[in-house]
Amino acid sequence: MGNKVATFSEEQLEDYQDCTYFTRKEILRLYKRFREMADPGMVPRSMTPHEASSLRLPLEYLARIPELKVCVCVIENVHENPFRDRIGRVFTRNSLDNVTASTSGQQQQQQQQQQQTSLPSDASISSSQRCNESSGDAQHRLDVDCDDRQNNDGRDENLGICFEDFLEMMSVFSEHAPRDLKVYYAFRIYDFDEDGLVGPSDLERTCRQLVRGALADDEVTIVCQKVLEESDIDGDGALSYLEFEHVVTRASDFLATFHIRI
Ligand SMILES: [Ca+2]
Ligand SMILES: [Ca+2]
Repeated sequence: MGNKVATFSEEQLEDYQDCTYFTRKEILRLYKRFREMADPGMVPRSMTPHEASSLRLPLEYLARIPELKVCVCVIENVHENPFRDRIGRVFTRNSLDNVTASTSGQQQQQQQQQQQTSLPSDASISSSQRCNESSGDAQHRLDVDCDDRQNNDGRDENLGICFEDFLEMMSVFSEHAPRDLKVYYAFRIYDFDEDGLVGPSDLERTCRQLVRGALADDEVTIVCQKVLEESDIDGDGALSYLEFEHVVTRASDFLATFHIRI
C-alpha cells in the first residue's frame, strides 16, 4: 500500500527534458492534462516509451483543454481558437512524417545529421533542436515535409495525437520556446494546403478564420492582397518561409500571441 506508480522511467523523463523546454515537474503536469483530456481509463497512469508514441487520442479531444480552447495563441481574445484543429494536425503529422522518414534514405540521412538526441521512440527532430536551424534549413525541411505529404495524401486523416506529439506541441507554445521555432510552426499552421508556401488561398483561409465573418468576402480578398503586396518580395504571388519570417519579425506581438500557459 502507498506504493507510488512512477509515470515514466527515469530515462524517459530525462529524454523528454532534453527534447522540450519543460522541467520534469512540468512534464508530469502535462501528462496529467493528457490523461484528463482522455476518457476515463483510456490513458494508463504510467506510460512506456512505446505507448507514449502510439497511444493516440482523437484530435477533437484537444478542445477539452481549456488552455487550448481559450488560448491566446495566434490571435488574442477569441473564445475558441479557430486554429485548434489545424494545430492538432500539424503536430500529429510530425510523428507520422518521422515514421515515413525512417523508410526514406535521403531523409534518414538528413535526420542523422541533425539528430543528436531524440525522444525514446522513433520520433526525430525535437523542438529544441529545431530552434538551432537557420532559415535555409527550415525552408529545406518544409520542402522535404511537403514532398513527403504529397506522397501520402489522406493516409493519416484520423491519426489522433499521442503523448509525444502533445508534449512537442506544448513545448513549441511554451514561453521558453525561441521565436524561430514558433515562426516555423506558425508557417506550417498557416500553410493550409501544405505546399510549402503561404499563398493567397492560405491567407484567405487564415484571414477568414481570424475575423470569423466580420468581413465580407471581397474585404478579405483586399486584406490578403495588401499582405502580399507588402510582403511578397520576389513577386511570385505567395509567401515563402523567408518572406513569412520577415512579416512575423515585424509583428512585435507575435511571441505573446503564439503562447499557451500551462
Ligand atoms: Ca500553401
Ligand atoms: Ca514570394
